[in-house]
Amino acid sequence: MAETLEREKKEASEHQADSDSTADLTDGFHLLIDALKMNDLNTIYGVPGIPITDFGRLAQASGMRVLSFRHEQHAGNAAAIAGFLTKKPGLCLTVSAPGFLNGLTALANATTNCFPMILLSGSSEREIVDLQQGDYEEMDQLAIAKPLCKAAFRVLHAEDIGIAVARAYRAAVSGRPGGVYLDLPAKLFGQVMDAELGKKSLVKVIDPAPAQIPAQSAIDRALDVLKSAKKPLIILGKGAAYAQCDDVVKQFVEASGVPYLPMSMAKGLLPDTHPQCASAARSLVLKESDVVMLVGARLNWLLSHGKGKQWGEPGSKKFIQVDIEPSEMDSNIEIAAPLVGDIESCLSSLLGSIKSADVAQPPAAWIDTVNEKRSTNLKRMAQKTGSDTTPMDFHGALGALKNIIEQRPETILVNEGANTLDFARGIIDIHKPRKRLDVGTWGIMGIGMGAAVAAAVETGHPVLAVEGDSAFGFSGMEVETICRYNLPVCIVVFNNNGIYRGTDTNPTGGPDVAPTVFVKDARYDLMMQAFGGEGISVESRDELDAAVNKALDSGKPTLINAVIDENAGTESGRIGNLNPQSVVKK
Ligand code: ADP
Ligand code: TZD
Ligand code: MG
Repeated sequence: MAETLEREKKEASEHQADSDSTADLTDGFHLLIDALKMNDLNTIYGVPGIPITDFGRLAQASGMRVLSFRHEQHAGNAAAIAGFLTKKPGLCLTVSAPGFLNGLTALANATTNCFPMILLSGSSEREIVDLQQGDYEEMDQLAIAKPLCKAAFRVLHAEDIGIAVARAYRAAVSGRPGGVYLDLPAKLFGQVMDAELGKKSLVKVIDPAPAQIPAQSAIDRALDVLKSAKKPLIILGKGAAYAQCDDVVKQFVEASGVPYLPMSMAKGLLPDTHPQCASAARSLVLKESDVVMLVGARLNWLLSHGKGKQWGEPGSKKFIQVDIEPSEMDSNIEIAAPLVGDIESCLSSLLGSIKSADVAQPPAAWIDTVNEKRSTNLKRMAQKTGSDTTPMDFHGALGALKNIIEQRPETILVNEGANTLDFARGIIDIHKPRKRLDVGTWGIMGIGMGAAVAAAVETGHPVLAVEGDSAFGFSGMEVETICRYNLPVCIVVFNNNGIYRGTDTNPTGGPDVAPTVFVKDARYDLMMQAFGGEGISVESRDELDAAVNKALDSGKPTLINAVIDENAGTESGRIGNLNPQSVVKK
């Protein structure tokens, strides 16, 4: 009895000593939070659960913004867009195996688009995973993530958290930006260490994306090629938007006098209404130009790989390419003047040398040809976008939204779908940099609500999400997230009863509808009402105009179901040429 009492007393005093000393201890949870905050990474997009629930709570308690989603893919897409908008890695937090896999699509998509993000994922116990003994949500996540992102790291010891975060940050933003995976086994979070030593283990990343200065010889070569041009063209890509050196881009384009084409997320770097903007003469400038200067744009499928009919006679052009990634050069076609470096350094150097190098303004004949084509096409487009039919066609509905964005140029446009995407890209002018977010390099559906949340959270500006009804469905449940955080997001669902059109039928006459067709006359607006947001269905251009203006004035989460003629779209929007179709009649 006395022995038991003695032992209990001893245990009690040890316990007392333990709790006294916790002030001098830290653990994996706190070290990770401290490491992120030290690097000014203060917002997390994610979905809670084992083993990261408490991490989310503690992060919020520490003053970080922790935004929970309904599905990890959308949290990941939000993190990727946060990365694009801020030049800092967006953070996505997921649980093990299935949550991780849901987030992985977004990580891969971010990497494909050159957006910096870090996917932080809890994982199961290494010993059990490696022996494949069937742990809760068991998966070798590091191995799976590796081929799908720019870099992947696992942290096993609390004292390595600081260096791991630093490595992940640097890997995400330096050179060509991309997605990084950070594997955090459950045991790591509870590991305890001396607080002072813990503090010393943290790393503040200095100069995370160092300027990459181009060689003068490369600058001279680029200017020589530009000088030789009779019909020059500049193509601005989303790398130029990401670089956030908007003034330098504008000064360079204006000093050169060269017509430019913005890729879709580079729209607004200079306003689409700029006199040098050749978007409305796209086919002509691609075909007829003799020197093409790419600035943060890849010659991938979106530019027909720099060859083929669209580009005129084979061998009729020389390319200058400004890019931070050396191996991008000659990836599809010969680059006569590779200019490897960051866009700000490259364009500043070019700008500095353009006068002394005697680069003349482009010949007037070329500018006149481009301008003529541009004004004919703009006139033709204006007729179409004036359309006022009921139900609406794409042109009429988008004509209304074009005017709204012109009056509210701070609004960030999010855009996905097929026809809804392709027509909006052509019709809605963007007036400021990084105000258009879309399906990016993969043409992926499902970025909509994640992008909308991140755009609102990161910038505080209103967001207009223009969504095909199919596209919206991929992330539609996140309307609850938008309502929960009361974000100034107005979603317009272009409801044409399906994918491309709502008119396909089942040739067998059987009970299933065609694979491209949805429930007719669905009311997407009611989804928003379910969570306390505003929801309205509109059939005419005037109604659409009034509803969007009201939503943007109020800043309230709103979903507008815009009824679009189900006959109006075309198969695959503007990329029907990539869609194989059977010619065999059976
Ligand atoms: P788009 O789809 O608009 O044509 P891409 O995503 O194909 O644009 O190309 C973006 C390019 O920009 C990538 O090749 C990437 O390496 C490059 N890039 C990204 N950031 C920078 C930067 N700061 N400086 C130079 N190049 C950059
Ligand atoms: N799944 C994913 C992740 N990305 C895709 N791009 C597709 C499927 C295929 N796809 C497109 O390329 S566009 C599209 C799908 C399903 C939807 C088009 O229908 P919509 O647009 O209603 O969004 P429109 O206006 O009716 O053409
Ligand atoms: Mg549709």
